[in-house]
Amino acid sequence: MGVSRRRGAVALAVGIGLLMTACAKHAPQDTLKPNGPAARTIDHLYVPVFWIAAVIFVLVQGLLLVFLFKYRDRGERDERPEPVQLHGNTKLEFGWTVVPAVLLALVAAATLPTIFKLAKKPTNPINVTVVGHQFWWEYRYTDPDIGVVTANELHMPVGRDVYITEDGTLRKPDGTLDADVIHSFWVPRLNGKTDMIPGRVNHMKLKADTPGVYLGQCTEFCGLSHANMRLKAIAETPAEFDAWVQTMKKPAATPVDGDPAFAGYQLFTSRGCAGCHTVDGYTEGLVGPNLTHVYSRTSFAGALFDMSPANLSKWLRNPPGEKPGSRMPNLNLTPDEISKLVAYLETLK
Ligand code: HEC
Ligand SMILES: [Cu+2]
Repeated sequence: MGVSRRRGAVALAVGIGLLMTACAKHAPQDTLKPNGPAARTIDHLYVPVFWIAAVIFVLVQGLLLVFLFKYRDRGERDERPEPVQLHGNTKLEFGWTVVPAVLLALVAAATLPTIFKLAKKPTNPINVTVVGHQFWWEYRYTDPDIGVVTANELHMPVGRDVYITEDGTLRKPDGTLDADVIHSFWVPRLNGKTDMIPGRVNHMKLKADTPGVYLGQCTEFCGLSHANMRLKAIAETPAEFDAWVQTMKKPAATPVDGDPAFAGYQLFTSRGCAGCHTVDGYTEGLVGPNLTHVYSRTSFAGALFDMSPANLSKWLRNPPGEKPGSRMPNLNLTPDEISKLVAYLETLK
């Protein structure tokens, strides 16, 4: 090996090492750090299967290297007799058929109960229907005592199951499907991923052990901003969750003439926002996220931007410029219109 090649190898090893320590330190979407029963169930299957596979890998690759070296072609100098041929050795052939079969049977025996455990419907859950849109998530809390519609940030009380229905069969009043293309819903520290398929219904459970914000994202390529289709699962104490539900059930703020937000409130219908967005009791658009309490969220547009007047202004100036492929068009708003609209959005808490 030349000096430069050796240096290259060392640099690569150091690079991989650094990358691995970086991952170990802060990875908010680390599947290997489960923080809920479903993710833990998966982890309890993954870890033993990983080690079985690792032992086999080392064994097989190790033997391969040994034999490659031991029986390498030594050219003319080689005076060894031809090695004993194994073809037709019943004991060996039996062995390497039965051992993998037994190992696979063991893995299957561990996998099957895991599948059933994950698929079991929880008792007394909070029911949330999730619809995947390019490029944001819609959550509909369908229990009659909650009945809230929101986007991108899924609130859940710790210690209680959320039973998610990924309903790709829902239709808008005009008959078209709510769902557009295939997405996949994934909060790595709480559960595996489940595809959302237009025309089909899938289910999954989420439950968090401790309060916190669990990041997730879409994991099925769905278009230009697939990588920008993020989400937050916000696990809070039951009291905090109830308070959130109460906030969400409050009617939308309705500015009256003379309020600073009144001009923006009027622009909301005159500049076309109303055609795509619902603000309960005011507008009924069904294309974009429900904005009734948009400013109570910590982020927006697929949890891509932190919620702030500055970020909302940037967004309104040119949505597809901020988030490629976004279904919210550039409405060519003037800076004055933008500041008025943002002033109104800020009241929607
Ligand atoms: C043609 C339909 C359409 C129109 C018109 C429209 N929007 Fe949107 N809006 C969307 C879609 C779709 C999204 C989701 C974009 C994404 O996350 O990729 C969105 C997202 C948003 C968001 C972020 C919400 C969240 O929680 O993620 C805000 C705020 C917003 N729009 C405000 C407005 C305002 C104000 C207007 C009027 C000036 C407007 N929109 C006009 C479709 C529209
Ligand atoms: Cu996607």
